[in-house]
Amino acid sequence: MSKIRSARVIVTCPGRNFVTLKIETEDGVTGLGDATLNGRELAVASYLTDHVIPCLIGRDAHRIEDIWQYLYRGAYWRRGPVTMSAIAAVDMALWDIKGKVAGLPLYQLLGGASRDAVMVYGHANGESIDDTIAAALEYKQQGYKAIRLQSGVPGLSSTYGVSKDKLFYEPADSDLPTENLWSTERYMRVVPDLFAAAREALGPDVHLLHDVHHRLTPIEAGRLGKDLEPYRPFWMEDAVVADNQDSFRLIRQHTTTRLAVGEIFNSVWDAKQLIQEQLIDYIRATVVHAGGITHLRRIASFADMYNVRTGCHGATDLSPVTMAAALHFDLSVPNFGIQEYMRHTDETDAVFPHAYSFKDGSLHPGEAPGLGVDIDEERAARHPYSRAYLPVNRLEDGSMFNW
Ligand code: GCO
Ligand code: MG
Repeated sequence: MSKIRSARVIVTCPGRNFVTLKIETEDGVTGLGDATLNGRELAVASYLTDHVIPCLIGRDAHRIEDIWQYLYRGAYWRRGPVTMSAIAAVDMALWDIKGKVAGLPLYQLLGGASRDAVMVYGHANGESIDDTIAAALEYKQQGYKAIRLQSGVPGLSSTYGVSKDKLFYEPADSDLPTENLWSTERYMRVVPDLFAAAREALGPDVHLLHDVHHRLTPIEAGRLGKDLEPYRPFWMEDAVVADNQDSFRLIRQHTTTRLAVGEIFNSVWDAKQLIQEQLIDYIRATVVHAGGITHLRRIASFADMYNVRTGCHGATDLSPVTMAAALHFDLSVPNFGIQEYMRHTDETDAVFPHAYSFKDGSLHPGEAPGLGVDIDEERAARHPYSRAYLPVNRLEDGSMFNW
């Protein structure tokens, strides 16, 4: 028994906003959890401070499953990104504490390492195909075995995934949403050319990935998947919005390109049909937005029964606390596929010193007890919250579309 003495939320903006939960036991052991929900950060901060923390004080920090059930079932209102990110933060912090008390890195508590390290993919992007290929060659040079390719689309002033700073892409770029423009026709012409050029330049061995970012209809996705087949992509991500899980059947009927989806999923219920009917190959749900390590393990076990592998979301809006938690999970889970890795800026890494490290295209969570991440609260306090939104997207005729 180790009672929770206190818990508090730390909001900081070292280049971008992060919401972190810090739990302390009466023995003085602390644990960290990430609760960052891009563009809606303060909603989760309030959910934790005003509604969750009062219920945590005095509970046994070691009863992780019971506390998860208490917060999930006990709230009556289930699921949703705000609730599930808040539960995730508590869950991560409690696993961190358990690891520290045991004196073991978290992956050891999850069954130990199933592999030597975790293959990650980096983001190559550019205004033109040539720029993107040049960026991809740099990643290859740095040892990456898997690279995501996103390129600007001629005629569109901005494109998802393409930023000015090639190493640190940050889509939440304004204190009110910026407006982007979208054309499916223009986009569908560029991507196969990009992949043809990339295979030519990078050779057959590098894994190539692409994120459609929910912008096609199922039949369009079927066509793009088919067009990409000759270049053997690792996956096509978020080809369509997954609100209607049936949509993926139509894509499957038209292409053998592997499909990944789920970075915005919050629970196993968002993916039940997709997994059970084997409509996807990779599930992108991640620790912070899908109820923590406790729930993500459940999703992965279910997925394993249907040959679906994991491919956790790892964009910069997921803090180093989530990255660490994801790496412990990835190292241990039998049906691991790949881990996204968008590097955080030095400013962010200074606020969140961490034990994980990159080598030969892979990350390893390190051997520090628990998650192996800390928060430098003095530094964090120097970077106050600054409102920032993701862009919105419109079609050329002005209609609202998916970003
Ligand atoms: C990815 C994602 C991100 C999201 C971002 C939104 O595959 O990395 O699509 O780039 O857009 O995480 O907050
Ligand atoms: Mg994505």
